Amino acid sequence: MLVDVERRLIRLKIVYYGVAQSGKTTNLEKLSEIEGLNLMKIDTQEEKTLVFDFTTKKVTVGNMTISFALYTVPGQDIYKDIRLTVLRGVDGLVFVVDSQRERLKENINFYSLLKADLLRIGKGIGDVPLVFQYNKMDLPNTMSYEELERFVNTEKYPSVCASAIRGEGVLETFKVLEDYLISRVERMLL
Ligand SMILES: Nc1nc2c(ncn2[C@@H]2O[C@H](COP(=O)(O)OP(=O)(O)OP(=O)(O)O)[C@@H](O)[C@H]2O)c(=O)[nH]1
Ligand SMILES: [Mg+2]
Repeated sequence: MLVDVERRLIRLKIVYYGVAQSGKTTNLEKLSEIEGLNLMKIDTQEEKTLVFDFTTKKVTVGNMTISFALYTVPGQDIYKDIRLTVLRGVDGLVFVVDSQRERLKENINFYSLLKADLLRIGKGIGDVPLVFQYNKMDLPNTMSYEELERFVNTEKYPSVCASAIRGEGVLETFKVLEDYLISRVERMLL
């Protein structure tokens, strides 16, 4: 969190993390569409995220402006150093799960990777608000919500089912973090 008292501005960083091709970029694309935001993407020709995607969303609280900076990490293995860089200074996390059954193990491994990455930037998993998004629920081969809760969301964080490609669950996911962080800022300002 960065507080700019002169400009009455609070900056918060939200990072979308999760396995390659789980739909992180699609989340920011749809959110930008719904909210009318500008999205900056840095990706390869096959549309796999190369560095990160980035957009900002502003909300007014009292006489302060909260600016949410939204980033996605690249999911491919070769970009693990970039993931760590993007994570630095994170205030809220969306863990985007590819809910297809055959990707269960990858999702679980990636959650462990997230915990390891957070430790490397000096944070524990309990230090950063997190929401799980079970994405691609429109596909026929997904696990059920109950199974995902049991096998992926082992620490019982808030969770939202989504089909990012259809724009379903995208805003709901972001709102979990937005509401939580806004109320934290309000408490801080009181
Ligand atoms: N069926 C379905 N496909 C989706 C959904 N969300 C994303 N996709 C597709 O999955 C593919 C990967 O989506 P991206 O948003 O680029 O995934 P990513 O997590 O940013 O991938 P990396 O940047 O490589 O880590 C694309 O072809 C999307 O159209 C969804 O809800 N349902
Ligand atoms: Mg991407």
